[in-house]
Amino acid sequence: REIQLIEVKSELGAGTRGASMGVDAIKTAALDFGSRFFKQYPSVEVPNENHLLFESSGSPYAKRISGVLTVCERVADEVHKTFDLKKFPVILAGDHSSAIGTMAGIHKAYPKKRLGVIWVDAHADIHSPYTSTSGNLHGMSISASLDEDNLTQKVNQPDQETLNYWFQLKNVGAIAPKIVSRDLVYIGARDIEPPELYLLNKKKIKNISVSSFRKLGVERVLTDVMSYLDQCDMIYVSFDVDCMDPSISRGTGTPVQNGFTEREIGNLIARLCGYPKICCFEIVEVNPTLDTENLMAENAFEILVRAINALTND
Ligand code: DIR
Ligand code: MN
Ligand code: MN
Ligand code: MN
Repeated sequence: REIQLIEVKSELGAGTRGASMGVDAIKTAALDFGSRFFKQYPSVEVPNENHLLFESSGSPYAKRISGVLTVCERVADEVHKTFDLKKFPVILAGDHSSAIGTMAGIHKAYPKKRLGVIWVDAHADIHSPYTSTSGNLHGMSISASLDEDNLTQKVNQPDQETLNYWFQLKNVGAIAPKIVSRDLVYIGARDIEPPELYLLNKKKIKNISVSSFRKLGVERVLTDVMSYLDQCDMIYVSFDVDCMDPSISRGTGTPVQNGFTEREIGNLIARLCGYPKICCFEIVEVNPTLDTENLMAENAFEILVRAINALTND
């Protein structure tokens, strides 16, 4: 497969500053390793809207949603274009809200195909403006792509302007919903807030915990996940680096205890990228401002190289 790297240096959806520097931190890691990777795989960059960070934060239940919407539309266009050029999109992004644009872009390119999602993350990212306590959109990427607002516990009362933006965000790429909950698998989700857990239970969404991952081993996890998603035509893998344990690195905005090792994630992702149904891979939430010695970016870079090697059969 021919790879197209897409950079999204946006952090509008995060609550902690610095994730927009994650992409450059990964490039710095490559240079420190003496790697020619970024020369071999030239990237395209989606323009960010980070200047909006200096303005008011907008709705308390969906902070900077207008900027996130703009970025997601651009990501969707770039991902769509990549598929039209018959290339495989590998996205390096800041905060996880850009994944809404990724899913939209896949649908723009393949509107009739059924999309499966493997969400490797410490979080479920299934909040909405109705439930979020932080108001940060990186915690809402999944619910923006589903159609479960009617089921959700409405804790907040967002104003009409916020809901209009939320509706537009759900409609990026002009297809909504982008996924159904049956076609979603979490790996490593362990910091899940009550309204999120309510939806997970209600829709019986599959989550492979860190402990069951270890009990089963990577091969059985793969067989299990791929047979669970057998009905899907294409599968997208989104890797939030906070799925890894904080002992590996603190270089991410919302670290959560009891996570994966770099080796476990590297093995999982390298093996996943060997499956023909995998159509897109993404790494998000590296934040070098919270790190020491750029460790998280180094880990992310090593995992990225393993993914690309698997995708290109090197
Ligand atoms: C938290 C953080 N659940 C929120 N979410 C993150 O703000 O809604 N997801 N960091 O990856
Ligand atoms: Mn996430
Ligand atoms: Mn097209
Ligand atoms: Mn996360």
